[in-house]
Amino acid sequence: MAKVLDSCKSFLLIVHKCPDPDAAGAAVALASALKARKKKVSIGVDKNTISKQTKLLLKKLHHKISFKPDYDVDCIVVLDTNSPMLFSLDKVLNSKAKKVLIDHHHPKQEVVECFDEAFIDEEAVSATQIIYYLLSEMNVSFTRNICLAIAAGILTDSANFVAATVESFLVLGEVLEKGNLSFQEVLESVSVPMEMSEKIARLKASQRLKFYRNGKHLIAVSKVSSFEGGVAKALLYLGADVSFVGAARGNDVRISARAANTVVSKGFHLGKDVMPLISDVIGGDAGGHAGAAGANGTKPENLDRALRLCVERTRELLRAI
Ligand SMILES: [Mn+2]
Repeated sequence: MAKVLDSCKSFLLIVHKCPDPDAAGAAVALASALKARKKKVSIGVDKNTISKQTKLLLKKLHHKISFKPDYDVDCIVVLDTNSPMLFSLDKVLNSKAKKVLIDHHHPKQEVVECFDEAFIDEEAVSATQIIYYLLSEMNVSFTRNICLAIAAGILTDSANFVAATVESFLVLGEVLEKGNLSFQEVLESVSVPMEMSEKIARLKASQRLKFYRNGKHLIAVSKVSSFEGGVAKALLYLGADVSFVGAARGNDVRISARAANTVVSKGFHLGKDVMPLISDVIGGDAGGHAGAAGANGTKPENLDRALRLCVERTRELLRAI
């Protein structure tokens, strides 16, 4: 991988739609390392949507994300996603650039095959953890900025260490030390007060909540117009073992799903065993991790059917554990 990157002069680092601190952190860490090697680098996303949390991190890292990415470069690196619903696979394919994928989600073979090089580690808690391994291989000097970017991705993608692994703790320790960073500074780089609209979405979702008991487990389902990821997570805090939250807006439909460690530790996997079943139903794409997954599509009229399928499939899987 290091050799491929060294052979190119100009880079476009593509992050997924609504980039989270992990995607932004991975892009900034890699961009900083490439710039130190005198490469021309820009970070791009195809839609103008960046959360307050990601904006705060980018400000702390002194980096910007372009909404009009220039695909005319030597090398395109897609970071933290392999879902064609979350980045323009067409634009990547139409470019003459070398194509590299760096991701920690369950790989979709047909997408992975579109890339010249893929660095996929499903065991990595965050994309920034993979970037850490890559930069170590490249003998990069770990500046404070690079270290903060990597740490912020590990913190947020591990859901504040709930899903952390020994390896992610080790990488975190390394970057805190190398970057001369306090953990407090990492926390501050991604801590924003919850927006009023998200608070309302969470409370409304609770009002509309339906739940199903399946022996020892509870499955919660609700619908909102946005913030489905935060809402799905909040439903676990309320007591659900697995949650599905649908959001239909205009021609778009999204479903966000979360599963508690109690079921994930027994082999329950949302990204592999549940979400892919509904890609066709919602006219899009689905995938993710064992405990956090999602689906995006263009058939909002099928949202209820998709949610029902998610519940049915989850019930089957939970019965076996
Ligand atoms: Mn990630």
